[in-house]
This record gives sequence, structure tokens and C-alpha cells, in this order.
Amino acid sequence: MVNLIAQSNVTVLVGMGMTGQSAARYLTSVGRPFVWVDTREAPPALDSVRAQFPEANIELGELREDTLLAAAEIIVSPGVPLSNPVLVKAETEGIPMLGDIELFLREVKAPVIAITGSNAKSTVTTLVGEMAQNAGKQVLIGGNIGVPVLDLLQQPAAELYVLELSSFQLESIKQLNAEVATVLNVSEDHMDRYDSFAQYYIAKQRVYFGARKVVVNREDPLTAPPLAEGVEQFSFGLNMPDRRGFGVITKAGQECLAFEFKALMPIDDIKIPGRHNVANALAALALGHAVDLPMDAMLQTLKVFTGLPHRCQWVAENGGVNYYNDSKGTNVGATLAALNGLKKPNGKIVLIAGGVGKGADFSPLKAAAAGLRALVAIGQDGDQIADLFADLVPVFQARNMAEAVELSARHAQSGDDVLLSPACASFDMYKGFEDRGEHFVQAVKEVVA
Ligand code: UMA
Ligand code: ADP
Repeated sequence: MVNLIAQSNVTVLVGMGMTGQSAARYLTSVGRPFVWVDTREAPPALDSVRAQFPEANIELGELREDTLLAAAEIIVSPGVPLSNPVLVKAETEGIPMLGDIELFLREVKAPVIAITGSNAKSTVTTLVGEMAQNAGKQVLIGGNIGVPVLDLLQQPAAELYVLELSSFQLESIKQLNAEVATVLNVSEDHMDRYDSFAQYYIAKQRVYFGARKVVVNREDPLTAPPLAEGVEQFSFGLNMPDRRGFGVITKAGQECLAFEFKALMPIDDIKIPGRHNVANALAALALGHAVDLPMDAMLQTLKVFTGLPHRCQWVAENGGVNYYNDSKGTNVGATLAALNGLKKPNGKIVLIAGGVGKGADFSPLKAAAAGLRALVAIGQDGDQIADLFADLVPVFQARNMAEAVELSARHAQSGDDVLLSPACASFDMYKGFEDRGEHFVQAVKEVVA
């Protein structure tokens, strides 16, 4: 094959997914020539890419050293590990390597709130965005939540940007310089991409690089930033707040959200369900407060925000059994949070779990066994979860979602919840977590009809 850029000095864009397409739009708009590569022989978006960018120089299949080493700059999509040997070689040769986030930050002057964590990113990002909007700010949200950041540049400039960042996007970050940055929580995920938990943790920590203010989770020491002079620190947690802290206090027998020592609002007024969402509400308050959003507008938002679909979303009630769709629970930490979040004194949970385990250690799930009525295992790695619970609770295997919901309905008792929170990715059986959640909702509708 002919080397498309020979010795010329152009940008190489790696990846033809959402990020790659947004970067291509951006590079085209600023008149920068680029060669577009993808490690797949047939990326799913190829036809639409060729239609949108008929002039694009495209190389497919294994990354080629001659192409990459001739680049002035390499823009890498988050789904492509930086450990790819050709990318490693390019980096050692001193070729600048960056992601879409840094490209975006070069263009944007308005403050950025940068949010990462193993779980709760999308919920907190959306909440902070809604709070800012309700406070009358021109705000845009984007990032891992599904809106590539470079596409935000095609809209009128905002006064504030709220970005959800994944560990993949953070890996290449040199300096983020966020107005406020947070790691909401850290628990194991993506162990099929990282050599160790430490490597994953370090990727998350990069969100703090250059931040003026930080928000940490008092209950999760892994969220603490590296020590830095002059950085203002706020905190959140379900425990008693301290100085600059958001937390929970009891006032007149009622649990309330609180800032420092002042009660703000009864937690019962928060619309999103579950104890874990109280933590998410506190995190959003801390982030909003750090950029001076008015407290009234933020509290008002908490009273109306019903949560995102597929995150502990209530689906139906039948015979005293409530059904919840937590299809976005794609790792062990998320499923534990959902189980603990929905826990109540009278009633147990029938858990539907399983799918693509991403190399995870499922054993921490055992801590929730006492609250389970039964486990229904689904998908490729469901048997690993089933084995864990075999001697602890009744365990069933289901071949599909309809069967899983039927089995759950049969074994749930009045006062129980049926929870789909798979602790796994969905790609063995579904197009994505949304598709899986929709199948669950459909199956529930059939069972309760
Ligand atoms: N791929 C290749 N070769 C390539 C390029 C991609 O094999 O050359 C594969 C990747 O391994 C991956 C898939 O293609 O399996 C998609 O990768 P991508 O980088 O092209 O992804 P995008 O479509 O650009 O979407 C990315 C995020 N996806 C990933 O990080 C895998 C989206 O997050 C994000 O919404 C989008 O950018 C906009 O910022 C999705 C995600 O699953 C929701 N994120 C992970 C998570 O939340 O756990 C991190
Ligand atoms: P992310 O974008 O990080 O995946 P989401 O807001 O989409 O986060 O929530 C994903 C899942 O994480 C939820 O479905 C729930 O199971 C779990 N979750 C929500 N809040 C928390 C929390 N505070 N701590 C741990 N897990 C949580």
C-alpha cells in the first residue's frame, strides 16, 4: 500500500468512532490536513465517514509505523489503548500525542468543570449542567456522556462547560487546567484495558492536573488529589460535613443535606431514588458551589431532577414488587451502590446480573448477599457471579432477559425489588446498555401486564 503522507507533516487521527468523526469535523473546519487511520479493517462508520468526508485520506487495519512516525501530531480516540506498540514508538520519538479533550481545551476560554470517577459520572454531569442552566448560565455538557467535546465548539460559546471524562480520555492528558475537577469514586473497572488497578487509578488522578479547585469524596480516599499548593478543596460524603464540606446531618429528627454545619434541605426532597444518589446530589452541590452557582437554584434542581434512564430507574410495581432498571450498572462498584442504595428494612432484592465481565473480580458482590432474595444470572460471564452466590442465596440461570424477568417475578415476594444491575458490559447480548435496559423494561411490562 502507498504511504499516504510519506514525509509530509500532517496530523494523524486515530479512530473512526464518535470522537474521530468530531475531530475530523474540527480539523476540516480549521483547515488542517489529516490522515485518518483505524485499527479495524472495516470500522462500522466507514460508509458514513466516506460520504461525509469524500476527500479524506484513510488507512485501515494495523497502525503503520511509517504513517504514524511522519505525523506532526497524533490525535488518539479513547477506545484505542496508548499501549499500542506503534503509538508507544511514536511517543518515544517525541511526536505529540493527544486526545480530543486537550484539542478542545486549546480553543475554550470559559471555565470547565471536569468530572470523572468509576461511577456516577453521567448523573453528576447532567445534574451540574441542569443546576447551572436553572441558575441562568449558558452551559454545555459533553464528553464521555456521549457528546464528543469537539462538537460543543459548533454551538455558540458557553459561559461554563461541564465535562464527563473517562479514564481512557484522561490517559493522554498532560494539563487539564479545570476550574474544578473531581474524582467521584474509584472502584475496579476496565481491567481488560489496564495491567493493574493502580494504572487505572493513576489515569483517573490526571483529572486534577492543573485544577484550580478540587472536589473530593470524604468516604473514598482514592479520590484525594496529589498535594498541590493553593488549590481550593471542597468535599462531599454521606457522613457529617466538615469545613468546605457537603454532607448529611439530622435536624429535628429529619436527615438533611448540609453544607458545613448548616442544613439545606431534607434528603427526602431529592427526586432521584437511592442512597447513592444522595451522594451524587452532594457531589453536584459541591461542584456547583465551587463555581459560585446560587444554592437556591441548585436545591430546586434536586427537587425536580428524576435521574437518567437506565440508572436505578423505577419501571413498574406489581403485587408489592418494584422493578428497577439499572442497566448502566456495568461494574461491581455500580451494582454494589445500587444494591445498597435501594436497600430497605423490609424486603429483599432479586438481582439480575451478568454479561461481559471485562476481567473483573466479582467477589466484592458477596458483601450484598444478605440483602438478596435470589440471583438470576445472564450472559457470558453470568456463571462467575452465579458460582459466587451458589451457597448463599437461590441462584438461577436465564438464557435471555424475558426468562430472567420471569424467574425474578416468580421468586420475588411482596415488599421486594427486582433489580437489573448487571455489573457487566452488555455487548455479548445487546447493542449497548440502553438496548439491554429497554429489553428489561419490555420484559417487565409483559410480566406485570
Ligand atoms: N476502535 C478500534 N480501533 C480504532 C478505534 C476504535 O478498535 O482505531 C474500537 C475501540 O477499541 C472501541 C470502539 O472502537 O471498542 C470505539 O472506540 P472509539 O474511541 O472510536 O469510541 P468513540 O465512538 O469515539 O466514543 C468515545 C467513547 N468510547 C470509548 O471510550 C470506548 C464514548 O464513551 C464517548 O461517549 C465518546 O467517545 C464521546 O466522548 C462510551 C464508553 O463506553 C459511552 N466509554 C467507556 C465507559 O463509559 O466505561 C470509557
Ligand atoms: P457513569 O457515567 O460513571 O457510568 P452513571 O451516572 O451513568 O455513571 O451511573 C452508572 C451506574 O453507577 C448507575 O447505574 C449505578 O448503578 C451506579 N452509581 C450511581 N451512583 C453511584 C455512586 N455514587 N457510587 C457508586 N455507584 C453509583
